[in-house]
Amino acid sequence: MKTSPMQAGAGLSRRNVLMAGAAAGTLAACGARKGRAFLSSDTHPPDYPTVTAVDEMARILRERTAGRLDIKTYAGGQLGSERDTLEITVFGGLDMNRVNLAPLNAIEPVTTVPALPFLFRSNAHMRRALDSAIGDEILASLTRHDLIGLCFYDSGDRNFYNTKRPIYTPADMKGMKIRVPNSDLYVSMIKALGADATPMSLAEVYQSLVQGVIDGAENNWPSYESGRHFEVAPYYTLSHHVIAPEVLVMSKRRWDKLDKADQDLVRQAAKESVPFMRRNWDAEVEEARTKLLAAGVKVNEIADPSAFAAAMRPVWEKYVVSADQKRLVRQIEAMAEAG
Ligand code: GTR
Repeated sequence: MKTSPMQAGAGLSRRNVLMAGAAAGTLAACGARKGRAFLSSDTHPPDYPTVTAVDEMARILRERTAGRLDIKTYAGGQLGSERDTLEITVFGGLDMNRVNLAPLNAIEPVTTVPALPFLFRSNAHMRRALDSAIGDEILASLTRHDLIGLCFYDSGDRNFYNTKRPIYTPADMKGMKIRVPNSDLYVSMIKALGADATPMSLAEVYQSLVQGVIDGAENNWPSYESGRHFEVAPYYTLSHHVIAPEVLVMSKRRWDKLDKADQDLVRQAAKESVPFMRRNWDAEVEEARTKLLAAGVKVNEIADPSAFAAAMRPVWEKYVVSADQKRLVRQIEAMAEAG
């Protein structure tokens, strides 16, 4: 049975949600007085490509409305984890939120599709699929949960890293405690490999690696670098097991207060921030990789990725259950040919 983000870890997160909600409420009140800049949250630092993409969207909005519409991003997870801030966004305490697809999995089942392991063959395949009607359909599926899906951003491919040893086969992961985002799908993926999955927010990962609460995690090059996880977990294994996008959402409560012309401006500015983000993303991946190799990170390829794909395949059956999910999977697979 799926848990809602409110149910999952409710005891632990309730205080955080309330605190972040109160902070966001105060900020929203200040923002309203100063001409209502949209308040947005991001778990990454200010120079990360998701944050600068939303800054670019803000610049476009200011330019087109003579400063009437604007966005203020609270970066670096200041307002709380993605799961907690999403809840706040749903009830209108925050206007916008840039999150990964993972925390949305518990809210809307079709969002599990682009997060399936080994679904996209490449970043180009993901971009092609999400730039098509498939992407629009997935963004629109959020509306019934009081979120307006504005656009997808890149997140590259996720790879395993750990404190112990290089991973070559699923057997090398046996018994390892691997952190995953708060998503049942990710928990199942790790269990399917014979490892132990520990869901937690990104902000807790560094300390948990240091303390040995977890042995490893999985993420793209820029997150591995910007969170400094490489300092404690130097084995980075190129498993490329998930290529899932980031998502920029807006609270439907805030959206409904905008007139149609402003809604169009917001959608258009979000759309135009995507190519900006992609350019920065590609550069950021290269920069992070170069920096980490120079820092002595021990990177290894996997000779037979099909062993990982086969082990993780049962999660497809578990999570792809509705007719819509099955159709989306078929449509995405049909777009794989061009690489
Ligand atoms: C990053 C992503 C974040 C967050 C993080 C995580 O790649 O950009 O939004 O989801 O992964 O693993 O928690």
